[in-house]
Amino acid sequence: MRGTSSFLIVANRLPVDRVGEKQWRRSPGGLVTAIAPVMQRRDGAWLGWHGAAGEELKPFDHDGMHLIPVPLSQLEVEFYYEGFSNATLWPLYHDVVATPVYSRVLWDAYRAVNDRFARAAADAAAPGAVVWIQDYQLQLVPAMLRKLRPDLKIGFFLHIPFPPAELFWQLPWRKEILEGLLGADLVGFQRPGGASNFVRLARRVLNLPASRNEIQVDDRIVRAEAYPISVDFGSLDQLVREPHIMTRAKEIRAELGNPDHVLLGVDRLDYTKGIGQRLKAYGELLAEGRIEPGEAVFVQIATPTRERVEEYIRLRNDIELQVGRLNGEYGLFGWSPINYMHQSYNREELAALYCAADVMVVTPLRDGMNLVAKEYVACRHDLRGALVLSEFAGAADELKHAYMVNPYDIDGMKRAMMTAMHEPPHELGRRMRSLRRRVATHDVDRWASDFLKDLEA
Ligand code: ADQ
Repeated sequence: MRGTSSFLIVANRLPVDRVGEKQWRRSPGGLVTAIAPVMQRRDGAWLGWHGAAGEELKPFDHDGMHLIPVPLSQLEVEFYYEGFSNATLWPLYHDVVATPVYSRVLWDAYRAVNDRFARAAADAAAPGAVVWIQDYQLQLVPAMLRKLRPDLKIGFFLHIPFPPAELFWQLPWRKEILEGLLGADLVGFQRPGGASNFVRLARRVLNLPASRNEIQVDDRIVRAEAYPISVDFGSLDQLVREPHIMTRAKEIRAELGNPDHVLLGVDRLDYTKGIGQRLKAYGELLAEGRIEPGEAVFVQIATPTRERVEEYIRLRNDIELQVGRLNGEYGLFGWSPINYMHQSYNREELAALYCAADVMVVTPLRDGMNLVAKEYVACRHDLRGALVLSEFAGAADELKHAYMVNPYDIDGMKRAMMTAMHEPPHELGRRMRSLRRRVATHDVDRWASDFLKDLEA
């Protein structure tokens, strides 16, 4: 039997979170915002896990979207999600900044869950439907789905970096992952480098004929291209023009004691984000007296994430120790140099925080894109504010007028923070204007429509 959805999104998670027993709320995040309008126009459906282990749910509608839950057992959450996805693939694809775990048990769970997603997609898709599979948790789905449903148009987008051949080579299942991805008609990456790593690996591991961005698989051509993801510039720009956001931004500064400089970091508490490195740089500026007592506050928002994975437990301990030490050593009664929050915030509070910050510090050791950097830019219509940005974030390809840093170079980061803190307003304005031009013309709508146009061409 064939399904009825002519447009299908397949992602690890459904775009909703549970509130209370039976209610759902659209989850925050760019992907939903970008895709919801397309879903509504095209009689679309979204297939993914609903977030509760061991529970089976029937398909349901929410917010104009048809949602198809895929169940996961407690053990699958542990092995497929926390295990193979987040303890194997995540570190391997981020320059092995943590050591990947290679385990056959985890791999078996990954394969089994991918197979379940593929079967569910095959059941839901109408004849000739467009299916768009998202991210590293589901890299085997394209080939599994093609086998079941050769009539479909299959696209895949990887939100995280695709590693260079020298690193990917470590993966005991490198052949299977490449073959899985090659089931798609179009494989999208954040950066051109990811696309070329992939093409090179298809050539070397699988001996497939390939040109710059096309790979021949049997009688099909698979294309690999870069589509840098972005934010909903228009709605953020509009939001921060509302008076209550500005009022809240002023309030936040006052609550921080109205220091001369507010620096801000907003990240999931992940070892790829370079949080420890940036705090080390800031701590040295305090130690050397280049930032004086009371002069600045560094607000670090560290969103809880993957809290049962061992590396993340260790990281949280390390960061909290570092924050405690710096505050203990350099703080005064009524002033802490670091304001650390391990919490989630809603969109409005985040927007107000962006508006309150003089310097946004985004220093990942490796990052597919980094939406925080683009959100900050979208929120600064006042043309104030400086963005310190790692060269290793995908966003660095586009946000060339940021203060670029190598997060491994602590002295370089100290210099960039000091420059950003003391830059005259006309220079800040010049840089911010150019950053905003880029994000305004390359927003998340454009990302989705460019990908889908190419997939359907
Ligand atoms: P992430 O690694 O999660 O995304 P990022 O791109 O910065 O990183 O997106 C984080 C999102 O979460 C932002 O929209 C941000 O506003 C929000 N957020 C962060 N902290 C929050 C908090 N405390 N409360 C509420 N919201 C918070 C992965 C890849 C990235 C890639 C994206 C999209 O790792 O490289 O840019 O997917 O493709």
